[in-house]
Amino acid sequence: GQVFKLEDYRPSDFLIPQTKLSFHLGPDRTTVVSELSIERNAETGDGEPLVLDGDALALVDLEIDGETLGPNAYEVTPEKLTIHALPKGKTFRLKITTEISPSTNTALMGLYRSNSVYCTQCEAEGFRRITYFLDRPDILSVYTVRIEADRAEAPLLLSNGNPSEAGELDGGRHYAVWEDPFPKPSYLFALVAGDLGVLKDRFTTMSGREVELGIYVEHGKEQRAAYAMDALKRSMAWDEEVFGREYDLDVFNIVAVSDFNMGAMENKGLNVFNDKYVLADEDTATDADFANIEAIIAHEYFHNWTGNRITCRDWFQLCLKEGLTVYRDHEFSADQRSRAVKRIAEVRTLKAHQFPEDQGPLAHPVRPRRYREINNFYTATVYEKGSEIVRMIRTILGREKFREGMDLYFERHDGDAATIEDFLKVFEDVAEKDLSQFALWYHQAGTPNITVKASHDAQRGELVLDIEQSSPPTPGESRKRLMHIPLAFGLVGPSGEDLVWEAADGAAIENSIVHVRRRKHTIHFTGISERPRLSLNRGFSAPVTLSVEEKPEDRAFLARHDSDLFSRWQALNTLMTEAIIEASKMIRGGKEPSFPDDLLTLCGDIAADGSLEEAYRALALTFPGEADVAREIGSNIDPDAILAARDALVEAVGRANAASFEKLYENLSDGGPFSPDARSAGRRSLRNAMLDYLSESSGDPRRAAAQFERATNMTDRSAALATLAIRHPDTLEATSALARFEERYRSDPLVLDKWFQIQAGAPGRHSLDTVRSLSEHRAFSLANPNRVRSLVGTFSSANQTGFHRPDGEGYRFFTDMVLAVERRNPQVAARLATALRSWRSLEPGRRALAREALLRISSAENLSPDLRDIVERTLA
Ligand code: HT7
Ligand code: ZN
Repeated sequence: GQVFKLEDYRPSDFLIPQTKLSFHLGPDRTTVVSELSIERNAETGDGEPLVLDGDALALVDLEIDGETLGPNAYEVTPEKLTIHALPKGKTFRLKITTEISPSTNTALMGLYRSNSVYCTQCEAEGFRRITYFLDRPDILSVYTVRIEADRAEAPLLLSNGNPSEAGELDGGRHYAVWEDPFPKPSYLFALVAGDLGVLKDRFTTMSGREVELGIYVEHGKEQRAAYAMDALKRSMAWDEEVFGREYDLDVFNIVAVSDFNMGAMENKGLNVFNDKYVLADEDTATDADFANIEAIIAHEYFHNWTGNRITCRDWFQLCLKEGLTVYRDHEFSADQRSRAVKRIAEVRTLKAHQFPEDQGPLAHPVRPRRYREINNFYTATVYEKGSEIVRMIRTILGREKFREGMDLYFERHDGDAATIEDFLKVFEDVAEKDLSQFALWYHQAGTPNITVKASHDAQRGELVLDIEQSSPPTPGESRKRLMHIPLAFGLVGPSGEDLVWEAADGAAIENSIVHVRRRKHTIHFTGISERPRLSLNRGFSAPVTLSVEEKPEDRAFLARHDSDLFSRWQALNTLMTEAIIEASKMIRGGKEPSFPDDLLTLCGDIAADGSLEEAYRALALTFPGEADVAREIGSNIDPDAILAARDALVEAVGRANAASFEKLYENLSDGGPFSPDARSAGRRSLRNAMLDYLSESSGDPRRAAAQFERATNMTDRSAALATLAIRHPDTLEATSALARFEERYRSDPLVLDKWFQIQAGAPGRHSLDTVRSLSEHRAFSLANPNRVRSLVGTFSSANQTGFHRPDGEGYRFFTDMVLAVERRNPQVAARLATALRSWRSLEPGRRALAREALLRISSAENLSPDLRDIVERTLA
């Protein structure tokens, strides 16, 4: 396949200032008439042919300036339209008629049907599946869209911008016209047509403009959009308050569809969402669902400024909009909820998804330099590490200068298709700082490591810190340059207070942040009479791994006393990880696992510490996942030993603290009306953590079964169900709860997804049998990405022991499914296939079987570019 390279970027020879689209909708045949005003780009040469992108298109007619073109004037294939005979002038009008078939579009890119609703997905290169176009993000055009459809089938006709005209036509058909005054790239085009219910509201912007808000959902589910609507209004107000950004159209519409490749899409004025991230009420959604909805509604809304008003010059700059917008949605959620809890959750996600990517065969810079398939670059690196980079810029500049830089970015680049260089330049300009070394965060792949050695001289009251950075090689980048790493720290005194110090090598330290720029820094602190504990990378100020020789007592001290709540969590989490690693070694050596008593007490104390928020305590007591432990071990992984060690620790902590955990469980029960707010969600999560411990340590399913019976909301019901399925598999209680859940929610796809998910994630000898039989369940479908992800995605990413079965049967099932999905939807299949990216760190037996599975995929006939790209890079 073709490799696209950043250095090959050239501005287009032609521009398209105006685009007029006319859709005649029919499920099996939709006609698209596109009338483009084309302008030669004065900055590039002329005389070139006009080459437009297409994908699986059928051309019906082609006119230039009102004249039909003869067959010799152009060449056409489903993938390209090349016009040689062009008028001489600077501008001309091109009219292209194509025919497409929404009902057979199973890839869910371009125009497709979901539950009889016509909808589009154009990012990154889906517009070319609708009509021939210069389908690249630096071609900004003003769109007018006319949609015509059967009124009974599609009473609702939506597109970007503001509505301008609508009317009736003969034969039961009708039409609507939409005008979007803001020039936009083709990937932000959207159309929706169908029969949907709506929840409406209004928002008055800071300058007093009225905006009509609409969330369109399946009839009967309108009230389930109420939380999303509330989140939308809070997002609009927050962007005004925190970034000074106001909404710019008369309407803002959101449509929820059930078949969607990703989470949501920020099309101008018409966001399209996976319904999983819109619909919620207490009976059907968990607290995690509510939090995701809030974050994703905000994310897509924030794109209106960071993505739409200022877009990307080319797809190499994807992190320009995604990293920045993730940063903005993180800040929003931190302001709406608890900042410390939010930060811990972000770091857990980063470590679980981005670190393995950065440390494996799929590692790539946040701004990649080459790709074969752009859809495979919507990654945790581009999104989450991209957001961490923006966060580091704020750390380096401080809140005020950061805001000044953002203001300048909006002022200087509104209406532009911009680059990462443009973005960095605004901060260099406002802060008068050189960010060229810092810019390596965008250009260099891999997770840097920081090693810290400390020596303390009590007599002289001196502490010396030796800090060293290194970056491991990644695919195609064997030698790394030195990075600028802002490392926030504190020196913690004997009663948990932050010590006051003076330091030599002051050049490296600013506001309790060491700016690590050289390979090595030696920092002398004076005025330190007692040996302090080191609290490093506070707030996770930089996305790095840390190697610090530290005694467990010191970690335990920090876990109890550090004034930085993130570092407290980190200290406890590290202790837990180390304990599980030790126990897994014992298990592999044929011994019974055991754990330090201090750790068991520490867990009990933190659970009961009323000075900490419940959500924080729940997160602190959530053990590192099996994959997190595997990542820390790094090589020769045996997932069975890790699971056994982790379960043994859960049991030991539960047993050691049984009485207080029981009390906590009882005290946290609240009979009041349901509220999805962060405080109430925190109480539920701590209570459900207690349930899990008590269930494992007692071996008794009755408490979970009783909770399942009595639950009045989905959070408590699904937590009880998961505990039954995981801690008490094959008991009457578990099987009956699973059956009752299925019975109750069989006609509610989003809830039934949870039923698939819980079973797919439950470890154990028989889990593959269960998962196989679920893949034959009448409610399972390869056509619905949410269902596929619930079963196959969960099995391969969250069921380490089932997926990595030592006989390779987990891989065999997985490969069969990936290849079956691929025939309909290459994008979803390619994403699933990334579950094998850490295959090299497995023990030799599993490693060989995983490699065989990858080879089996790569030798399949007619493999899509999406899946081929992932598999070949994973094997390389
Ligand atoms: N910008 C959106 C990305 C997206 C997407 C990309 C490829 C294929 C399908 C897709 N659906 C949505 C989502 C976002 O980051 O906001
Ligand atoms: Zn985004």
